[in-house]
Amino acid sequence: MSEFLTIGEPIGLFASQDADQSLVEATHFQKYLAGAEVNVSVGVSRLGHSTEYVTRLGEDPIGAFVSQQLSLNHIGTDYVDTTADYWTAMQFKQRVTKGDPGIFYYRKNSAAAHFDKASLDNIDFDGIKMVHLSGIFPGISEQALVAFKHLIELVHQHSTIRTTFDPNLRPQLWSSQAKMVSTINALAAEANIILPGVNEGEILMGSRDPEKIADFYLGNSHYTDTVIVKVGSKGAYVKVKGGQGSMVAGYHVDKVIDTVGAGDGFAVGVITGLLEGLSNKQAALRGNAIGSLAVQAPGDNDGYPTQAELRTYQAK
Ligand code: KDG
Repeated sequence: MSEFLTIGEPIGLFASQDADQSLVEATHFQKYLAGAEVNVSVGVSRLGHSTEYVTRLGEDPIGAFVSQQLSLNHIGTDYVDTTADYWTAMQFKQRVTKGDPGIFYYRKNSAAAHFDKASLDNIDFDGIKMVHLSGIFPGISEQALVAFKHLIELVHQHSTIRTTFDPNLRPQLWSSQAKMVSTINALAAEANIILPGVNEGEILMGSRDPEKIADFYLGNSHYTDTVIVKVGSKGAYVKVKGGQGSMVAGYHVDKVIDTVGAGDGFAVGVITGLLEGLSNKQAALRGNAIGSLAVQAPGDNDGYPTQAELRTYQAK
């Protein structure tokens, strides 16, 4: 019985060690576990919460590596199955000294893209308090989208479970921007807590103004009662239905190593904060702290803290 569950596509990440070189030129790579939702599982588990991760792996070396990493990170694998017919996804990431790194994915037609919706019917939801949903998994294939919607239906049958939704826009996964926007907004409306970024707001509803973004989602659905908008290094804007919105300050970072994984770290902070009974604003502050730790490490999730590390960092 776990407190937390998410569904996603895990990825074997090869992160370049050669600063400011293209992926064509780079020769040194370090292997990591990546994938937005598995990043969140790693962070939630590292903070001491029991987690279940739902996916399908290929029977290949990257699938075996993902399995090994899930177990090293104490992530429940009761709902991970495997297939010999498709590969586990991989990606290569640049190392840059400024801005966001270039990324190249090998994920089309992956094992996770062939996830079997029927396997969701085996999930025991007893004890699960929060389910994290992200806009990546429903974008990887039509089959994954169908499964994702089925998971939402199942979760809705358990009124005590709270859901978080991170739009995680990945335009390369979608056939058109219009399809991405309409699908992501429809899925977001099924969640209790939405975690968009300001850049995503601009694409999803035409504004970078955190209040407008929050009002759009709060007015769009009877499920959504909380919107926490990520405003980059400035922090986050928190608004609940019927309440006043306010900003929660970000953390200053002297040296950014890699920005990827910061948004997932933010979700880790919000989810674990709420699991531990913090207010939305305290949870968002924890999200800012973990997001800022994430950008100081080269992999997606290797900067995420333990409870002791988080306490020390937030006490500074
Ligand atoms: O949020 C981090 C993700 O971008 C990375 O881990 C890979 O899931 C991934 C994706 O689709 O970009």
